[in-house]
Amino acid sequence: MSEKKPFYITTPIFYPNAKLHLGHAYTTTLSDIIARYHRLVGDHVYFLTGSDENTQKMVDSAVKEGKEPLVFLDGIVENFASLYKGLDISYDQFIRTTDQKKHWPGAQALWQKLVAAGDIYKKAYEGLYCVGHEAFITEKDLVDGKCPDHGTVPEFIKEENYFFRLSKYAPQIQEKIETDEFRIVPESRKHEILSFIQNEGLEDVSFSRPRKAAWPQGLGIPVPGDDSQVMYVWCDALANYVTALGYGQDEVLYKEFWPANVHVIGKDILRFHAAIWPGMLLSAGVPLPKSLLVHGFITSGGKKMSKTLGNIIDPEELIEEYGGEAVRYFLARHITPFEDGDITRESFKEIYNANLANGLGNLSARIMTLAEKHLDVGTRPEPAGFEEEYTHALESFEVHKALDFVFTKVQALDRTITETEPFKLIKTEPEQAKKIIFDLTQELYSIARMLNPFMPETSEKIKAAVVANKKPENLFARKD
Ligand code: ME8
Repeated sequence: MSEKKPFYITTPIFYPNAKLHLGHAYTTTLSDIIARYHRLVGDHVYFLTGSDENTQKMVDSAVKEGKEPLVFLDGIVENFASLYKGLDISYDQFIRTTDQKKHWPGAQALWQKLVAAGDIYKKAYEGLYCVGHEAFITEKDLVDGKCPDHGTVPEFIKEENYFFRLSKYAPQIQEKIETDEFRIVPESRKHEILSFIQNEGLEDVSFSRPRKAAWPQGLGIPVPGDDSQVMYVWCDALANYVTALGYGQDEVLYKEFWPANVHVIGKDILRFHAAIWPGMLLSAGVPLPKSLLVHGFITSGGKKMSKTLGNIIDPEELIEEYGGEAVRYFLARHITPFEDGDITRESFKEIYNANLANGLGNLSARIMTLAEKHLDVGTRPEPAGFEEEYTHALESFEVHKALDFVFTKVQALDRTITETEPFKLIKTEPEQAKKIIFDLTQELYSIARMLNPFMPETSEKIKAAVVANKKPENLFARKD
């Protein structure tokens, strides 16, 4: 066990039925910033991400492309990896739920705990199943007979399934959320789930499906003791947060890192994470995660990104043109995590030019050109702690506020240069001018340190330039 404070952070495991878009990139980047911040302040961080593979919609997509599902999956997972490389995502593990060595036995061990608690029972069931949601939906959710989110007609399903006794845990879940023992951030999402539990209650959930003969061998985790059934995909998927740590098997990581400090998710999957997941954990006698960070949705031009509207922004295209660091910057500063946020190619370009190319990039070049010319040696500033405003923002997941704080410093330095004109002063008062330039380099170094979680490469380049007393290489050179 490490002496450092453990910090376990997770992203949702995304469905690999299509390429990831900017919304997925947002969740992962936000998580990465929080992970990097905790490493920076000395915590022992474990950062988990992955893919949710045992799903009908994945099989449907594979069939559409005429590929074997498992071959199709490998291709998509490669796309996840290349996007994460482009965004410099510092994950420690990528879990795939088709992993039969670690994930399956772990999920089965968890299932058996629910059985032992008397919380799994068999029931004949009929209902409407939306493949897009991977969940049952009710008649009253439909618009013109279709699921309003996916525009598809749900399947009518009549079968015998295993159910999970979620209703039993409603009072306990409610209490843990109310008291912040299981903290839901922001408050508005906490109220949303609490009023859902109060008004509608929590019903038992269908937790298995009959194995489909057509599915490729292996798809879906067999229900322990009943091979004719596979686990419901959300039961399987949620388990990833503990199976990745070796739950039920080799528990070294599990012992150090569970309970998770934070699961980062989008608002669409709040109920699964704030009701079903804590219910499963309570039933299994496993501690609940400490917090759930629920962010809003990214829209483009005020509208949900969609193929038909033609407003999908492919994160890889942005990375190709502007670099991963600029994309990270935009997502961190110009999207507020607790609300929906908008991006268009135009707004991205404008902000890139104003704040990065002409802002931070220009400032670093100006200061270091002066330093290179007038100071004898570079300096290695003593690492100091971080200012309260910065740490507070990051501890409370308000990453945009932390970056606002850093950029206020960027502007302040720009002003200092304009007001003191060290490039002129050097001719009349060289010592005073050198002192000003020296102080500017120290401030720049401190800005670079604070940029580490947001733009790790830019942060390193600026720090190295200050230490070497040299103008940094072109920081924000856009490829047209
Ligand atoms: O729900 N803006 O996977 P998924 C911001 N496999 N974030 C967005 C977004 C948008 N427009 N669109 C998607 C699943 N997201 C399950 C998760 S976890 C045990 C299982 C992000 O591929 C956001 O994080 O549909 C959202 O919650 C997630 O992608 C949904 O990903």
